[in-house]
Parts: sequence; C-alpha cells; structure tokens
Amino acid sequence: MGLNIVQKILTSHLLSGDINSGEEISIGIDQTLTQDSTGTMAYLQFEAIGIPQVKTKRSVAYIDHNTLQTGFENADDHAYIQSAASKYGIYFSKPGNGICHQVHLERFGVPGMTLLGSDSHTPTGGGLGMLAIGAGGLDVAVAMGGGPYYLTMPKIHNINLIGKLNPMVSAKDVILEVLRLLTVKGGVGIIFEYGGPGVSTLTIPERATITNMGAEPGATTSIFPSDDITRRFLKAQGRAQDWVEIKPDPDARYDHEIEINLSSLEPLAAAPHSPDNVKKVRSLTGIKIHQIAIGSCTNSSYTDMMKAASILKGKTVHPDVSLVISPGSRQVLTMLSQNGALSDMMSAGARILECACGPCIGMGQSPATNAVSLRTFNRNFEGRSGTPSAQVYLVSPETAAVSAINGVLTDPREFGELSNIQMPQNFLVNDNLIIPPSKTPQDIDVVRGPNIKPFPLNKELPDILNCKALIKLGDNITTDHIMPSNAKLLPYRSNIPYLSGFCLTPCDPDFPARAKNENGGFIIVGTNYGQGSSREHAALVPLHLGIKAVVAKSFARIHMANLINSGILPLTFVVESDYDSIEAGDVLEIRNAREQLNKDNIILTNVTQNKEILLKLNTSPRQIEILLAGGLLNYTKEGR
Ligand code: MIC
Ligand code: SF4
Repeated sequence: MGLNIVQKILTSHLLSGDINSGEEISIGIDQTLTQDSTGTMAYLQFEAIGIPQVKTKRSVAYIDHNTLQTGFENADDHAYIQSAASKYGIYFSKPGNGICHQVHLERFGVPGMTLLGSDSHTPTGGGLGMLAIGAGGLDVAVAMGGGPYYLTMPKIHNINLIGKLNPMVSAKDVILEVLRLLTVKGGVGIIFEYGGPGVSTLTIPERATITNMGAEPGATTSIFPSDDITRRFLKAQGRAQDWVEIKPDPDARYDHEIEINLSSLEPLAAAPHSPDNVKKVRSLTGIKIHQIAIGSCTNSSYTDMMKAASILKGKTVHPDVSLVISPGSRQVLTMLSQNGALSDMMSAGARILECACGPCIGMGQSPATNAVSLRTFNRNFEGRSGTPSAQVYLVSPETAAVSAINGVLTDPREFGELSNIQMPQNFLVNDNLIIPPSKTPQDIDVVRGPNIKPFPLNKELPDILNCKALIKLGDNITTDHIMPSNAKLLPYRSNIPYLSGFCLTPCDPDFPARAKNENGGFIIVGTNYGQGSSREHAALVPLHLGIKAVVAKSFARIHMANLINSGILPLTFVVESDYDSIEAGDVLEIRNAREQLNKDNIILTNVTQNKEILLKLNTSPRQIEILLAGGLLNYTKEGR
C-alpha cells in the first residue's frame, strides 16, 4: 500500500512505535525553533538537562514577541537567550529580523524535515512540506538535546483542494472555511494533509497561511506537498539546494477525506470571540470599524503586504480608523521599502510597526473600549488584544485593506480586481541579523539578569490527593484565560511566581488567592481545555499554585502534554455528565493515586457530595511514569 506525505516523513524519522497503531510513537527532530516568550523557559530547561551543545541539524532562537521594552525585563530575557544560543550551538535571530514563523519559512525550512517549535504556529513550515509541530518548551529542550519527540499517532485527514480562488478571495478564507466546517476542536488528534489539483494554484505564503492557522482547529500539524512551486520559492530565497520533491503515492490512503472547492469560496471573517465563529463578510458589511491591523505570522508575507499596499495606493484610510501594519520579516519590509509599496502604505495613512508579533499578542495597539478591530491574525479570543470589551474579527489582508478605506467592514470584491501581484523571482536575502553560534562556546558566559527566575519543579506524585475543586469552568478555555499574555504580563515570562498572581483571572479574579489559601487543588473544566498557545506557563503557573489535577471533558493536545511534563494529572470523565456532579468548593479525593494511575479507570471520591466518579488518563505508559515521577525533568533525572 502506498504512503501519504505524513507517513513518509514519519517513517523516515521514526525512532519507536508503529505509525499504524494509533498509539504513542517517537520521532527524531531535525530542526527546532523558539521565540522569546517561550524561549527563556526552553533554554533554562535545556540547561537543566545538562547537554553542552544542541544535537539538531539546525536550531534557531527568535526574538519577536516581547519587543516592547518598557523596563529591563524583556531586554534581560533577550540577553539571556542570545548568550545561551551562542553557547549551546543555536542561531540567534535578532529583534527586528521578523516573526519566527515567517523568517523560518524564508531562511531555514526544508521540505521533508521535522521541525519542533515552542510556539503553536510552528506548523507554518508545513507550507514548504515540512512536518512542523508546536510543543511546550520542555519538549523542544529535549529535542535540542537530541532526544526523541513523543506523540500519539494522529489520524491523517486529506483536504482535497479543487478549483482556484477567485480574485479578492484569499488563503485566509480557505482556512476560515476549514474552521467553519470543523470548529476549534475539530482537528485535535489529526494531521491535515492538503492535496488535489487546487494545490498548484497556491503560492508558498498562501499554503503557509493555511498550515499556520491549522493550529486553530487544534490539529497536530498541517502539511502541503513539496512541488515545483516549492522549488521556485526556495530558489528565489537562494536555497535551491534545500528542495526535494515530496508527494503522496498514487494509492496513498487517509483516515478521512474532505473536499474544498476553492472556486466556490468567498471572503469570510471569524467574528468575536472565536476563530470558528465564521461568517460571510457579505453578511457583516457595514459594521463600523475603529482599528485595523495587518500582519502576524498568518498574513505578513511579501505578497500579503503587496496586496494591502496596492489597495491602499492613492487612497486615504478612513478618518475614524487606525490602520497598523507589521510586515512579517525584515526581508519583506526591505523589499516593500525598495519597490515603493511602503510609501504607498504610509501615504494612505498606515502606521508602520516593526516586524514582530505586536498587537497579535497584545504587545501594544490595544483597541479602545468596545472598539471593533479587524485583524489579519489567527486568534480573536476575548481580551487577547489587551481590551476585554473589544470586538475582534479575523479577516484576509484584502478585506482588511478595503475596509480600512471605507471605515466599515466591506466585501473586498467591491474594490474590483488587483493588478497582478507576482511572487518575486528573487527575494532580497540579507542574513546579517542572524547571529551564528560561537565557535568557542567555552568562552561564552550565559547572561542572567534579575528577571530570570528558576522554574518550578514538581514532586513525586503522592499516594493520596485530597483537595478542593478550586474552580469549575465551561468549554474551550484557552491558554490566554489560564495564563493571560499582554504587554504588562509578557515581560514576566521568566518569572513564574509573579505570573501566578494572574492565573485564570479572566475567568475569576480571586482564583490565585484562593489557590494559595487552599494550598492548591483541582480544576474542573469542559471540553478542549487549554486550546491555543503552546505556552507551558499555562501549566507551570498552576503547578506553582499547587494544582494537582485538571479534570476535563477533553484537552487540547499541546496543553495536555505540558500538564504531563509538569506532573499535573490531566484526567477526563468516563461519563461526561459526571461533570455536573462536581461543584466548585467540593472536597475531592483520589486514594491510592500511584497505584490507580496504571488502572483503566481512576476512582475520584467527591467527599462533599458523597459520590464516586470514574475518570481516565488518556496517556501512554511512558507518560504515566512521568506523572509518577512528578514531571518530565524529574523523570529524566531518574536516568530515563
Ligand atoms: C500565541 O500566538 O498565542 C503565542 C504567543 O505565539 C503563543 C506562544 C506564547 O504564548 O508565548 C503560541 O502560539 O504558542
Ligand atoms: Fe506571534 Fe501572533 Fe504568530 Fe503567536 S500568532 S507567533 S503572537 S504573530
């Protein structure tokens, strides 16, 4: 039987397990990437593992998230990461060089290789035919040390693209259609492999927009074939030698197939406050807009920017709209400045931001109270913009730029067609902001400013867990709820004790104080707990507060792995309706916890309600050992 692309890459990287079993497998990792808001933890953990030099083919540390420097903290983190990168064999992409996913696509991604990144949008690399997976920092640290990456073998779904996008319909509309069809939990445990005749109509940046935002349905990753278009992109980046063809065998099989007809798509928008709240732009036209932001790792490529620039050329941004544009990389920004497109944007009244995540992670540009903000980003969770009352819609660059002129949400097809925007024959290549690692690492001292605090370590799992249900929450709680991030909190990503004062505060401002008073406890939640970011702070901060277990209807993939790595039990209900029989404040007990972990079901006693509930751990035997040891670092220290 023939193999699909995912099976081919997994087979060539397989270290243990069987890709047909549906069980845990492990793979070798060729490349890693980190960014600054998860990177400090990843490098502290790499240091704790104690391996002197990375063993990957390529590891890159990017600075792109915490680029506002309103105090010493972010600069401290950058200095730590730069010195650690230099010492341990990692390339360092300086602030100003661009957003990790955009730069990695341009300068480092290689078809057929595996990439593990401490950021949930690492699957952007799938646009080039890489198997690119987002993970917590500790998993990335292990991979940098040459260790395997473990994952439960996902199902492989084929998304068969037919037809061709109509003018002013965009790659963003393709992934919004996927979200409309599947919702924010429809991709959990799945890898999306794109195929079909429509693939050859899409450029690499368009494919990367689609794989990037495949993180939103919760997919393990998404991938496109590597074809002649991939070859031309790499050649234009001066990297023709990195190209290999990757395509599925003609008789390849998939667990499921979906067909999307590109010709029948129209401009879409994800309405507040979830990326799957997808509506036709045409049904929303006329909504008054206050702010528009074009950029982020989803839509900040050269061609995205050129589309925005050619719509704005010779026009003026509506008086009531603030338009901010952040090109994804210095390569993009320099090319726009050389061909005049930057002037077109500025003349129209756009505010040009540096090449970084910026408003996407609430690093500035928070909208006004109750304001409507159109963003070409990938997440519109409530409060993520930094303004809880803001109404954020996710749209394509075309929709954003046309609406910026009109001041109201506008179907971009009203603008007419864009004159042909071509992929460049040659990109402008200048890697002088990428600092190679030191050739004399023994001479490098790692710089640790006062903002770098040790990360918390758990203890062995005790035999009895007896504590309160500290909070009870509903479905789709995001990591932005568990560990909010904004310009005020991001500087403390290296300071878990400080961050712990903000854990789950968007849901309940008293949660941190209660957790401290009660000496920890349980968290009770609905489905898809921990969707969104890869930030392991959403596990480390609860660990610091003494959280012993999260009992959920279901978990998002990366967050569940982060809980296990931290030694917090991720338990699910055997009978979902048992969720109703626990109230916040109930005293819960798991007796003989260590022994019970190896059983099919775990008995939880609700002492307050005098009721027993059956729970389960959807983990591998290896993960059970990690939980017994009190987390991955303890487990690794035990010599395994
Ligand atoms: C995000 O988009 O939420 C982030 C910020 O890039 C995160 C990483 C983080 O929380 O630092 C992600 O996507 O993993
Ligand atoms: Fe940065 Fe936003 Fe992309 Fe996250 S989603 S990596 S914050 S641009």
